[in-house]
Amino acid sequence: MPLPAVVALGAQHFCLDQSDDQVKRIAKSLPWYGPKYSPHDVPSFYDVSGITEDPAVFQLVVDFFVERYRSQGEDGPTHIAGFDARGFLFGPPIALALKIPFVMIRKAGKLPGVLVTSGTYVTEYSTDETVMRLGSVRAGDRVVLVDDLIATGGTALAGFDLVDQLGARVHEFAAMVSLPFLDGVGKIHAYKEGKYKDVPCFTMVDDASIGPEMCSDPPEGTPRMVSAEQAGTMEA
Ligand code: HSX
Repeated sequence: MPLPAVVALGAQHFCLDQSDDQVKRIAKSLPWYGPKYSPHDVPSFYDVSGITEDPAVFQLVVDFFVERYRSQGEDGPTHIAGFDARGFLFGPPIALALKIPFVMIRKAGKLPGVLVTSGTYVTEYSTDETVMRLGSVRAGDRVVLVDDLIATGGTALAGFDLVDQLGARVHEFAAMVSLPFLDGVGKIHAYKEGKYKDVPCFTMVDDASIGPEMCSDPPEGTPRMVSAEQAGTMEA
């Protein structure tokens, strides 16, 4: 089956054609949870394990990115870098299929070796710091940054700056889900007087395509945490 078409949402901002049946299938594989049933106080917490737990959808997502970057030939990326932690789900299968290295952008305090730090930055719900190992990418490398979701763009920009500090350049930023009302891509392109304005950002589905019907909160009163013993008596 042909892969879904790419649509331009603005200058250097691309997504999949949201009316394509395969894209609808990806969107409808993504449950979301309200604040009571999510780890953070956000209106909708999108759970990409809906993609990873459906092999056909997971394969479709990976195939799309592999084909996108493979078709770029010698101008394609030299490295895929994933954000801790859910970027680690999508980056490795794409990198392996392309036979290029996968690099970790980790939360501070986890990586060995000499590290370059992003400094602290603000995301949709937290303040973070990420690091990359010195030498993991080098001058002349073209790095695709991969994450599960872009909200405010704070995490993505930390990755842009890390790659830049290491002398490489970002080839593209890629996320499975975007929250357009937070304008993360706009913030990347406006950052530091447009330093990264020419870098493409690819967001696969937007939250409007996922829709309210994908809310997966359980019935009112269901506890958030149950013991293994209780779980045996409950329906998932
Ligand atoms: C979420 O926050 C995702 O996994 C991303 O890593 C990040 C996106 O938020 P933001 O930095 O764009 O606001 O945990």
